[in-house]
Order: sequence, then structure tokens, then C-alpha cells
Amino acid sequence: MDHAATGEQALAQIAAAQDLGALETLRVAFLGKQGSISGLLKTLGAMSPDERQRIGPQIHALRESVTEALAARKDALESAALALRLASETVDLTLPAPEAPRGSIHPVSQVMDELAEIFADMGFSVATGPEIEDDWHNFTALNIPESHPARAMHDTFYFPDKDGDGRAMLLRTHTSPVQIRAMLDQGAPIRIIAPGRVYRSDSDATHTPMFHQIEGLVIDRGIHLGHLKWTLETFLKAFFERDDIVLRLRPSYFPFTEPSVEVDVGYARDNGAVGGSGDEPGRGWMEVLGSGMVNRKVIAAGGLDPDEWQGFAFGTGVDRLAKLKYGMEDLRAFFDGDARWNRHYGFNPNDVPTLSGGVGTAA
Ligand code: 2NM
Repeated sequence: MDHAATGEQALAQIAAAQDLGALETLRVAFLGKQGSISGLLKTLGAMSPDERQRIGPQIHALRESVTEALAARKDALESAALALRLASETVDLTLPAPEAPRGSIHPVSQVMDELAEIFADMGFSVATGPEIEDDWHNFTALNIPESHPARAMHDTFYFPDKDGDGRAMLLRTHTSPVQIRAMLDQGAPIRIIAPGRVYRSDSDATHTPMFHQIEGLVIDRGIHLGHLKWTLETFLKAFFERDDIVLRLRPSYFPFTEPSVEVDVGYARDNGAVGGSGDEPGRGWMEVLGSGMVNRKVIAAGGLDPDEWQGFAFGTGVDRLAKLKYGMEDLRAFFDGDARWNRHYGFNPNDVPTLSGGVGTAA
């Protein structure tokens, strides 16, 4: 057997291996358990001492040279791969900086983020629910009877078919069904805000068929109007970023609250500032929120005992809040997707609202 010839052939094959996979196949073929050189080593045991002394060193030398050749080829292949990668991943530091991102945050998204931040600080979490609802969650559970005008076809977008339980399906007209679902799913106590899209068949300068609402719900033992007033005052001061906010609470009516309270904020026209008493010239009251103590029937529909649990709720339009705070003219332009409007009123994506940094810092 000519081990020198075997060696030459092996070294040639190793030198010709084009990738690490081919090289590994060769290593196994030569040095693996069933490998040819491993086979040669096994023949040493059956040799006479003379033979072993003559042939043993040849086989060991063969193994040595093949091992070295494999390592050298592996090195070479790896360096070549690295060189290729470095060549393709060059960065030319003399080029100008890449352009900054051009997108901006829509004022509605910005205000929603501000609201979530403000209410999180008061211990509220954010709850969401389906935009396609049934009339039980959207109306019945909220003490809105069949005959109520809000149920009329011209306000509500209905689907043509009923669901499996025979309930009429619709696009939710407010986010209140989220609160009903929260009561049924979580039980009490509850502190949530429910922001999201709602739909009503209505369109003019101050109404769009889709708009954004935020509602809040607090349920606990012994909740009363004082908690409601403090919460809304604290929220409005944080949102408008001033301490001189004056609230006016007016008695009102909603089917889901009793008593119901409409909340106005005082404003001054001359300097555009919000605040002050609305009864002087140039000043007025601006309606910003609807609210009230949750009706006993609604608490019961939420699966809770109204003798044990009380609560307050409130609701307002996010788009309207954005308009008030950032001064847009026409609500319809909010959803036109006009890039010029978006650029003008949009917010810097890096300017995330935080309580510590100020929730309303304009871009
Ligand atoms: C408003 C005004 C007053 C309200 C009530 C509820 C619920 F589900 F807890 F009964 N959610 N939201 C509510 C109360 C909403 O919006 C103008």
C-alpha cells in the first residue's frame, strides 16, 4: 500500500474543497470513525513489531498532514468569506447623513397618547373592544330602550343580518360597550379608559361618520360625584397644561347615568387662553365632557350588585379635544389624508407625550 500516494491525493482533494460543507465531508471521509485513515490506524494492531515500526510512522505522518491541511483550508475558506462580507458591508463615512424619517404622528394619535399618559398616572388602564358590536352591548345594557332616538336608523350603521343569538349587529356608536364588557369580564373594582373609533351616520364641519371617543369608568364602593369632579378637573388641568382651569358642572341627561352632568371649561377669546370665569366679556363656557354617576340598571347589566358597587363615567370626543387644543378649523380634514395637512398638524415621532416631559409639547 502506497501511503505517500494516498496522502497526495487527500491533500489535493482538500485544497480543491470550495466550501466548509465539502471540507467537512472530506474530514469525515478521512478521519471520521469509518474514515480511510482511521481504517489504516486500525491495521497497526495486527502487524508484527517490525512492520509496525516501519509503517506506523508513515500512517501517523499521513494523519498529521491531512489534519493540518484540513485546518489550513478551513482557515482559508473562512477568511475568504469574511473578506467578501467586509467588501459588501462597507460604509462610506464621507456621504451626507441619511434623511430623517418623514412620517409624523396624527394629532388624534398624539392626543390619545396624551390621554393614556394622564389617566395612567391616576391609576386607569386602557381597555379596548370590538368596533362591530351587537345592539345589546351598544344599547340595551346601557339603558337605551328600543324607542330611544339614538337607535334610529339615521344615527346607527346597522349590518343587514343578525348574529347567531338573534341580536342586531352594528358599528358601535360609542365606546360604552367596552365598559359593559369590562364589568362582565373583570368584575369590580374598575378604573379604565376606553379610547377608540366610533361610527354615526352624520357629516358636516363638526361631525364625521367615523370619529374617536374616549370614555372612562370608575367602579368601587362609595364612589360619589366628588370623585367625578376631582378626576375630571385633574384630567383637564393636565391636558390643557394649566392650573387655572375653571369647570362648570351642569345637570343633564344620559340614559346610562343618573344623575348626569355636562362639564364646561371656561375660556377667554382675546388671547385664546382657556380659563377664567366665563361670564365676563370675551369669555365663555365651552362644553368638553359628558359624565355622571353610572345608572343602577347599567351596573346590574354589567353583572354587578348596584347596592354594593357605585361608579362614575364620562365621555368626550378625542378629535374635538385635539381641535380645541391644537386649533384646527374643520373636523373633516382630520381624515382626508392630505399629506400637507398631516405635515402641518402632525407631531414629531420622537416627541412622545410623557407626564414628566409635558404631555402637550408641540412639534
Ligand atoms: C358619556 C357621558 C356620560 C358613559 C357611561 C358608561 C358606562 F358604560 F359606564 F355606563 N360609559 N360611558 C358615559 C356617561 C359617556 O359620554 C358623553
